[in-house]
Amino acid sequence: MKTLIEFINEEQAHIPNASGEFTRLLNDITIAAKIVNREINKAGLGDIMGYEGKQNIQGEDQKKLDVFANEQFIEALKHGGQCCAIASEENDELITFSNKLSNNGKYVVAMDPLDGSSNIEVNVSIGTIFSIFKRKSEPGKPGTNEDLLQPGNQLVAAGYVIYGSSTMLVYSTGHGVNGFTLDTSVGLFLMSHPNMKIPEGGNIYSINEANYIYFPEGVKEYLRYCREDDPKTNRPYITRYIGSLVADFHRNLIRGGIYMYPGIRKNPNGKLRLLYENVPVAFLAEQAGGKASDGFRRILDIQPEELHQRTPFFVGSKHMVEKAEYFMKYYSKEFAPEK
Ligand code: AHM
Ligand code: MG
Repeated sequence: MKTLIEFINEEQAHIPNASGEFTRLLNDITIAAKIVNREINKAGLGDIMGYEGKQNIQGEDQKKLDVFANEQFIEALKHGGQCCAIASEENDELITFSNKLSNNGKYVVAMDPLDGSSNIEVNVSIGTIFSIFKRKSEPGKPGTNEDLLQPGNQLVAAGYVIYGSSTMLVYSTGHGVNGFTLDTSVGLFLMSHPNMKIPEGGNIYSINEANYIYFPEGVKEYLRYCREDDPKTNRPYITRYIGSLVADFHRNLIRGGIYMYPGIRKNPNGKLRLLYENVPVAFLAEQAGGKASDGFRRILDIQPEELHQRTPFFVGSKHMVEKAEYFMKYYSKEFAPEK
């Protein structure tokens, strides 16, 4: 079986003048992922679960494993020297480095080091999500916020690691999506899911329905459509919601489905963060033949204005996202972003 590194090397060989820096950057991400995976697997044994006693910028309690994962990815990227700045869900400010090697790094990374972390103590799948962009500022100095504030259509690569019944890395450099499963006996990610494609239609919808009364009319109408009886179109659909974006998306990627985290009137931008949750997942969805939008606009075309900006999120099978967008446009015009 092909290893991840063999595959990346092959991919990079097609790029003229590739220096190997990107390969090293991805390799650094996999090193941190393996360490995080090891700690997650023994999470019930030690004192690593529970709260760190601090809050992140969104006022959420940080769990010890969140903090641990954050440190591992930052350290790996710092020592690798290819990345000049990181935006992390766990850090209010941009992370930059004082060493010369990193300041000469060509890339910047936005990441959620441990997404869905409220699921840790119940042994449910969680994930790491990352976006990789080329820096815009001149090398030789630390990266800047502007280096990170790029729309998803400028991505060099994006992916996630799912720590589930097995651990997988799913990533894309813009030439399709490939999945690699960690063989823990040899410590290598091996290609297990080449050229992943999301079914154009599906019958799974994933949303936190407890928020129903707050949903825009467009989402309510779409949910009504999903629950209607129409065997010709496979309805009523089925509902599956883990509450862990990576796990919910991964299932829908393989089976066909839609994941939604809409905005609500008191919180029109929803919950999920653009740069390190929505953009990388949207990129993978599109690369697999699916679609991602905020209900009105393509996620990858949104120009971010802040590192921790949120947007509503509809992602998954193309026809399902198109249908949800149709209902949003028809019933929830007031949520449409100003042009
Ligand atoms: P987190 O980054 O604090 O873990 O929050 C993101 C998570 C997603 O993984 C998940 O899909 C969503 O929040 C669930 O939110 P809710 O509990 O409101 O349904
Ligand atoms: Mg998150």
